[in-house]
Amino acid sequence: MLFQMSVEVERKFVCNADTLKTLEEIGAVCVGQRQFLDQYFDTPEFHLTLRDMWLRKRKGCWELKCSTSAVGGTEELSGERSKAAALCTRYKEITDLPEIYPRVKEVIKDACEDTEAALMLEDESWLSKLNLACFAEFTTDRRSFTLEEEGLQIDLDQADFGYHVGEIEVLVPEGGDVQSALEKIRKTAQKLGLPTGDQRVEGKMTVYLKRNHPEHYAKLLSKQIL
Ligand code: V4E
Repeated sequence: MLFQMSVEVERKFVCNADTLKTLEEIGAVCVGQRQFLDQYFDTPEFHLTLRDMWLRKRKGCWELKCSTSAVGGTEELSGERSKAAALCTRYKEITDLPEIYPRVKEVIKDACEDTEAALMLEDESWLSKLNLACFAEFTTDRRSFTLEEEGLQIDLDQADFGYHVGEIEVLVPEGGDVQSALEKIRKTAQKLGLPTGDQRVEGKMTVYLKRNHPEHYAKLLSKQIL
């Protein structure tokens, strides 16, 4: 992660037997393969995810992804560019715990006692104070590629519950140019021969929730969060 607070612009895609070959053909360079465990946290009532806020721990680090529907609006786009933009998600990514805590607390006001945050952040007592517990946990095998000319990353993910998905991703520093990130992703998707329709591809979490928390999944779907 380059920036403490950045906007992640991302398009997911379906991988097939030719994906690796196509990546090579368009000049993508493999920059590594790694495995990581993701643990997602929420209250029993799902206060966070119902507000499109995703709190997770990955490799011992806390990350909060928040919806940014207001960032880099697509109103000025038309035709193919507007359709391509609709296939992308835009989330603010916060990786600094003292920055994450007040945002989470703000949403879970009722459930929490007012205790000295600085002390609680040293251990993990802030989780129980805010009534947060892990509701999803899975491991991902990820192969990452870069496409230098576009300045973006492509990840091929294999989750341990049997779901395979690709992502084209650009990290934009806060206040940076989201439109140009959308354009880079559109061009790369074109090079990869991805469909131009309006069907978003499901992420790992969406599939995990559908299988493991079907009622919550249905709620998120009805609120158009997923
Ligand atoms: C479900 C969800 C979020 C949590 C997971 O975010 P995701 O980008 O899927 O994580 P990951 O591990 O695949 O990528 P990384 O963070 O390593 O780049 S954040 C937002 N959502 C909702 C959501 C949505 N509405 N639509 C799509 C296509 N994906 C996610």
